[in-house]
Amino acid sequence: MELSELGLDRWFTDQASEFCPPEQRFARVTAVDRGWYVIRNEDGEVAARATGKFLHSTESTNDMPCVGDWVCVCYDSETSASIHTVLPRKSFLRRKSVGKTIELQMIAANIDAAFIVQSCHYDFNVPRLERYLVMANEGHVEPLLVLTKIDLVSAEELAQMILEIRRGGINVRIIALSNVTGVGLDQIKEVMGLGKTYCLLGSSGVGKTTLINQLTGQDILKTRSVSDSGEGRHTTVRRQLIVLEQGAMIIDTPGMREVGIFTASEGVDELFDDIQALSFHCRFTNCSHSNEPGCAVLEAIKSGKLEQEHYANYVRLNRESTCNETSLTGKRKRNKTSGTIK
Ligand SMILES: Nc1nc2c(ncn2[C@@H]2O[C@H](COP(=O)(O)OP(=O)(O)OP(=O)(O)O)[C@@H](O)[C@H]2O)c(=O)[nH]1
Ligand SMILES: [Mg+2]
Ligand SMILES: [Zn+2]
Repeated sequence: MELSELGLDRWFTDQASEFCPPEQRFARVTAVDRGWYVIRNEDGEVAARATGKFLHSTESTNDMPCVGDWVCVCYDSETSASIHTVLPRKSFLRRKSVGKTIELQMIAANIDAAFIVQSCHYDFNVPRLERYLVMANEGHVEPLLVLTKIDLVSAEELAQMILEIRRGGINVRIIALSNVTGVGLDQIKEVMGLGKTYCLLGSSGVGKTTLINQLTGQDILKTRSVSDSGEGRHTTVRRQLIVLEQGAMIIDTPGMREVGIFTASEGVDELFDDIQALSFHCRFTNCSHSNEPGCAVLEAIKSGKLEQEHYANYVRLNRESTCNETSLTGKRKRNKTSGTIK
């Protein structure tokens, strides 16, 4: 196996010439487990630890290696290595971590596209979809929606869900999938390119791991049935990058209970570009689109051109991201790893 098949390209090797001495080698982080890492290079996977010097130089958890990262390492033996440097990230998925204090949590790095997975059965939720879209936009990751368990709903119900998404002004590509009948699996395989990395995102129990098992054709990862309400139980507990025989890579993640978005005003603007476009026609340039006269956004809602729910979610996400951004100022500092904030 070549490193390029694992996604290494010129962009990373150029970075490495600046950060890594020539005697070190490249590897990709494929799993993280409480201070231990699994890394992979052309020869296979080994366990790795970060060096003391590296740990000493990191200022936040975001600088720590995460799944998908390219790292510079020394191989201590055939079965272990030490990580000296994390190369800058080309793209990333991160969220506000659970809890009262605002902290960033890296989910995965160097992702070409995110499969946002929602189940048609008790999980479908447009505002939550919009949160994931903002997360992907912010990290420069192309999003794609996978609607699973279509075998459990009627064709009309599925059409209704898709209509609801489109009415909300969301143009993301949608793949309808059943892991039971196999419908949609070919479409997933078609979008996956050689040497590209994909990350599964979504609630627990929606079928993320089952999809990977379908792609590998083997039950290599553990899945578990969900309760009647469709609520999952967090079967997957760690993030893991899997190299598929077809030549693409996919990262399994544990289901997320909440999708806290973060300093993502850029991501919010991108998702709500229809509202952005309208706002140029507002009478006041600083229009907040809440009660001003001559507001083009409010007029569009009145005339039915813009969905009320879509607008409400825009306001909600904007408020949340501004608020998180403000709480971060003060402790925010960019470091040399692009895209990470502490
Ligand atoms: N009917 C039906 N069941 C499915 C489908 N996809 C997955 N399941 C079932 O849903 C249950 C949960 O699937 P998992 O793949 O473990 O879900 P997950 O998203 O990985 O969940 P976490 O690991 O907890 O995040 C399993 O019993 C699967 O067999 C589908 O398309 N249709
Ligand atoms: Mg799972
Ligand atoms: Zn306005």
